[in-house]
Amino acid sequence: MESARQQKRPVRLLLAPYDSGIAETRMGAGPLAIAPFAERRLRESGVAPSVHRLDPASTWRPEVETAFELQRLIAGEAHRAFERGEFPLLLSGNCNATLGMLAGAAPSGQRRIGLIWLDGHADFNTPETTSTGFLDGQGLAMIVGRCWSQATKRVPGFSPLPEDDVVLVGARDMGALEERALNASKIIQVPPPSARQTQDLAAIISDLVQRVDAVHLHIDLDVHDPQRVAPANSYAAPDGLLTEEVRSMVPLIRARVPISSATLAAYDSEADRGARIRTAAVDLVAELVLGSQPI
Ligand SMILES: [Mn+2]
Repeated sequence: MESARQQKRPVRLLLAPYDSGIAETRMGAGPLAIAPFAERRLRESGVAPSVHRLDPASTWRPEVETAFELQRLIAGEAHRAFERGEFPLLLSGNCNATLGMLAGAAPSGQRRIGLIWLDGHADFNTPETTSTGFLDGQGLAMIVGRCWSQATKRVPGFSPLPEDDVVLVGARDMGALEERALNASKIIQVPPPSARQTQDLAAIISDLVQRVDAVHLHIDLDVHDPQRVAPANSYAAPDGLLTEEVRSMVPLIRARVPISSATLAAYDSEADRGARIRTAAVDLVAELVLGSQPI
């Protein structure tokens, strides 16, 4: 037991407590609500994470620039964590922050990092398909290079991911134009009915590992079912996954490909019920960290 503990990689917990440019409000408060409980759980298991909060330095920014400044900060921090041999784990208000984690993971381009993106939504809008202007509905589209390409070019180490290196799990709520774009893309889709069949996901990961050396695991907590678990945020859509279904994906993935970093995002405690989603998040952190293997 003790020797197993000693093999654990140190953990770098990064906090990006922003939602749509605003600090500590709505989903922006999520990282600060989860972090103390996650830290305590890890400490109880003999792992003391180092915690680092990220805040933009610029005093005035155009509305969406906060997201890109955070991506740049996250890329730098994730890169430093990898260099020190730490496991970088991001708690973020918004999903698009994962772009920074991917940028920090492969600055030299030597390792090919795939992306497994668990989310109730596809986050595949672009400025041309969104009807609300919500930047965080565009995170996955940014990551594969479909929009905001000049802004993401400024994120150190970032290059768009090939679409077939991306697996979208649990998405069930998207706009018509967004869905059309997604279906025309090469992104591998695992909708909820399929996500509940472990053999489906296992086969997809086994295929993905032919193309990538490791994966970043992104978990928008609204992949969970709002009725049978609880709403993770005000966007949570029905027909989601159970906590056990989500958590069991971690060892299923890890048995086939190293998980080199992870994000938990989009937690709004005001939507949660009985802290169920917060508890699920802490359980996921424990599963990710205590089971993580050096790569
Ligand atoms: Mn999302």
